[in-house]
Amino acid sequence: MKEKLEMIKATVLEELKIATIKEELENIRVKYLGKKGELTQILRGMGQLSNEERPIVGKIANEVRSDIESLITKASDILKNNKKEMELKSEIIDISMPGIKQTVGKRHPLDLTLEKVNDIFLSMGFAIEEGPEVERDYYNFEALNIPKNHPARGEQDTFYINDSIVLRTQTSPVQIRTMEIQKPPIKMISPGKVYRSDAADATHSPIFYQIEGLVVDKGITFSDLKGTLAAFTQKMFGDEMETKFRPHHFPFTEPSAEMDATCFVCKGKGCSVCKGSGWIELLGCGMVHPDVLRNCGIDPEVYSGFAFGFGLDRITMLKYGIDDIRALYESDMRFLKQF
Ligand code: 2U9
Repeated sequence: MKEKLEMIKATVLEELKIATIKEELENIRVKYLGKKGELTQILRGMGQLSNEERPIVGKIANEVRSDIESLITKASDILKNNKKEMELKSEIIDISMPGIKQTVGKRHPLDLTLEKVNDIFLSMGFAIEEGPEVERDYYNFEALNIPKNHPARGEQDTFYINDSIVLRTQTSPVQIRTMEIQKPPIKMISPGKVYRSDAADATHSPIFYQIEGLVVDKGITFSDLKGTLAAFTQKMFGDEMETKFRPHHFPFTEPSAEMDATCFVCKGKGCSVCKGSGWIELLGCGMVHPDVLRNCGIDPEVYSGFAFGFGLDRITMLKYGIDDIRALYESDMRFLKQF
């Protein structure tokens, strides 16, 4: 019996040596010390031993049992340590490895121009207003005196969501919304994205940026319009810039005009950018049509106003000598890095 117990202890030792996971240790414990385990069976059979043998074998069996228990505990500790070591090894960071270089972005040229335009108008006391890009037909056309049969309302020019909702084709609806809720004096600009159903080419993009401005108060005249826009042009492009106005037509202003400025490339001498004229067309403008004021609950007999609008893309392209509008929307870092 004594030999058998020693044999069990030796076998357990061998089995523990090759155990690599804690489940295997548990199996060994059950195999020898569990309810039906080999050692348990021996301890149960002690009753059949003689009175002399029983205390001797009992002592050895208990020693073997506690030896096996402490061997399993020791093996379990070793496994735990090995696991921890492996985990630590897998987490080692090689600080000598070269890092992943973070590419630093650049301000977009449209954003640079927008910031400058905003700063100039803010310095002249204008507020910046915003509005929805998905807009009601009423705010985009009807309230602006653009009649039902006007070509701008055709599907060739406008993206329709449904019969009465469009992607705004201009930021003018922001002015209508502002006039509906604010009493004059109103002095605001509305920069933002607009949409036209145009195929993209060097000078057209279905998405582009506009900035429009509106001033409404008692006694506002065309002189205020000219002075404000001349001041803006000089702050934007240089003190030496001159401006001139040509009559034009817009449904929402009367009278209406287009404003040209001295070509800032050749300073008026004539070059390829201004096609030899010395002038560059910068923006459209005019006195707010009395019907438009009336649509917003403002009495045109008491108040008058001027408005203007220009394409931020066009100004940016002129300023930086960019000859294809698509470059502004392609996110190509080789292009964007130049600004
Ligand atoms: C209200 C009343 C009048 C805004 C104006 C223009 C002239 C104009 C275009 C130039 C090129 C936009 O980027 S573009 O396509 N705009 O010529 N915009 S007057 O007039 C308004 C706006 C709102 C209530």
